[in-house]
Amino acid sequence: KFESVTMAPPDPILGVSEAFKADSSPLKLNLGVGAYRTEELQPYVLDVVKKAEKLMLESGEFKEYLPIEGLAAFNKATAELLLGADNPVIKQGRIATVQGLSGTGSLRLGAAFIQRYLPGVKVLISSPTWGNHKNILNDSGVPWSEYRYFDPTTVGLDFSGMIEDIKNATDGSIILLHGCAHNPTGIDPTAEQWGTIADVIEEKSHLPFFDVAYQGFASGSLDNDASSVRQFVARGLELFVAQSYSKNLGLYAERIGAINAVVSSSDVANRIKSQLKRLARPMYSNPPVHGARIVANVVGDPSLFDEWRSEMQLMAGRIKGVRQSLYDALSSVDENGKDWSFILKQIGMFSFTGLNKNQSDNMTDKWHVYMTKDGRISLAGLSLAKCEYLADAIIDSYYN
Ligand code: PLP
Ligand code: TYF
Repeated sequence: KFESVTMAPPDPILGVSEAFKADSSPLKLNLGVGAYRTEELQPYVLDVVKKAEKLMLESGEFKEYLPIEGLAAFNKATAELLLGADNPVIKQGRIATVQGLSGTGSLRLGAAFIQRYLPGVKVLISSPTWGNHKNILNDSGVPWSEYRYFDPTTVGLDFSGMIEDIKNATDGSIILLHGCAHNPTGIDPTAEQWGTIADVIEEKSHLPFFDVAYQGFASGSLDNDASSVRQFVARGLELFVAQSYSKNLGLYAERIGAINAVVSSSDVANRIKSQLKRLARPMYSNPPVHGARIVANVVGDPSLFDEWRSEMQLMAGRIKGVRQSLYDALSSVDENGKDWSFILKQIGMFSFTGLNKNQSDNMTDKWHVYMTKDGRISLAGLSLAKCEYLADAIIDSYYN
């Protein structure tokens, strides 16, 4: 019966961790998957999460099914974190929020909604983007094409290409945008450029769909990292937003996130929410409770909330520190005097090094540095102590 089933290719990101595990060299460094590590390169559970879990255990909370839309206290907290608690959209009830299975599951629910209610409408994604965006859209039966984003000559944003492609898309297309800390490039539009992007989207009656996977984790500030979304909302645009708590609360395996639709009226919001629930029901019935409670409890308690903010700053700060230190090491090792300052301009957990596939292969084969073949490295997997080694590896791979 199953002889015709072929072997699926490994995930280009998660597959890197498999290869890393199989390497016995003591020099090995895993800069593949985007997962935060301490300076000792150990996984990190936030203290604030441990505290919230302890309180949850002590209060003996139930394990009954959640409603299809998730935990009410979580949905309220997540919308407020995204838009700001005093955002008029919240008071007006113009937001539909449904708890999702982290960022990925929330994007998947959004894509299922698009497939059903905006059939045939194309989603434009950045070139490049997080690889799973294509998988999600393909499996949801949603057509997509790319808009220009990365300019290899400047290792920066191809802003005019981006604007041109969004302008040239059929009116009413969906534009997938990374809210902050673009994955994989680490290159974000400036506030002014976001304004121009919003202008074009409005002119063309496109629907912006934000993927917010790094709120608070990129800059250390929840408000800063949501400013792109808030700017669009303040202009009165309707939009979708997928959120994830994998990075900012370190809840990778809890699968906690949300899909939000900001729309023209509370009536439309209610109807959209009912349809999102209808889509979720035959997929997984209702979402898991543990991560939702952690988020709700952390946000709901002022002292835990403060502590979360300082732990986010600590994580974001450590990444900024290794970013600076990698730049310093590259600048001092490089005898050709290449300008590596693009690394300092990138934000978030990744750096797009500009290394091509052969050079990336050299990083792994010769130097035991595991990274994706597009030249992306996760700075969250790097320590200050390993910056010089990494700089040697990059210089060797780049010039040979
Ligand atoms: N979207 C982007 C751009 C990401 O980088 C990630 C990974 O962190 C996600 C979504 C979703 O990840 P998760 O499903 O773990 O929330
Ligand atoms: O890009 C990354 O490394 C993170 C983590 O299927 C990730 O976003 C990678 C692959 C995947 C899910 C999450």
